[in-house]
Amino acid sequence: MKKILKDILHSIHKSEKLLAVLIDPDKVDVTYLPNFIRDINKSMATHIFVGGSLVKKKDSEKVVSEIKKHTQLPIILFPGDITQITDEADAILFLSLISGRNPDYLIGKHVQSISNLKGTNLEVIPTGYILIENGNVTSVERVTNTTPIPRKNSKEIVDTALAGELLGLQLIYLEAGSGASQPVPSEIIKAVKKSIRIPLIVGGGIRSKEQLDNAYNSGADLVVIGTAFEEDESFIDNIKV
Ligand code: 1GP
Repeated sequence: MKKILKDILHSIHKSEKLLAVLIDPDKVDVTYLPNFIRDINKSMATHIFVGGSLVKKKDSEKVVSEIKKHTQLPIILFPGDITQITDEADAILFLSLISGRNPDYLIGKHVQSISNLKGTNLEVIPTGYILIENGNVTSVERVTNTTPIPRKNSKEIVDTALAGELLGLQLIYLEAGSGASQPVPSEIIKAVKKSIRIPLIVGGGIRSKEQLDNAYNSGADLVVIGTAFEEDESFIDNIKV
């Protein structure tokens, strides 16, 4: 096992909570990155995720190498498409959209990505990605042409996570969608956490320290926040250590 997943498992074993700041190369101003990353270094963030729905390879590479100049935190690709793969990062979430039934996002893109992944030093982390309905249509839904699982279908969400674990995936990511009006409900996080043994990531629509703590208290091992930083520069102050 390579280092990043091993470190995540180790932190969970020590009951440490993990936080990833999501940076979308399509939305971030590169000149603003050095200051932002310095603030992240002073916060409780443990990882930086880079990705978005509409990013070009060059932008992904440029942003990751700029981030790398200013931090020791692990940089993990959270790619919306295979064109975002860059060896500048430390690892990649190899996402299977297991809530959907689009073969491209279950295996097709993975096959295509092999030529881009070959020869890189990226740690590849197989991740079950489960999109949960939040009241609005999200860009993941549009781009992947899949339907999220309704939030009231708790059993289907839990069974999907468990099936992902049994297929050998190493992480489960419960996603409400970027900028979601409501984060993944506590009851869903609790039910999934109780059923799986692999680490649980939760993201989408978390905009306050209270919602962050709520996700942790419900069982999230790693929380991902992106939009809150894009909308409010001072949000980082809420998570300073
Ligand atoms: C999106 O889960 C991430 O894929 C983060 O969501 O941008 O709403 O924080 P937000």
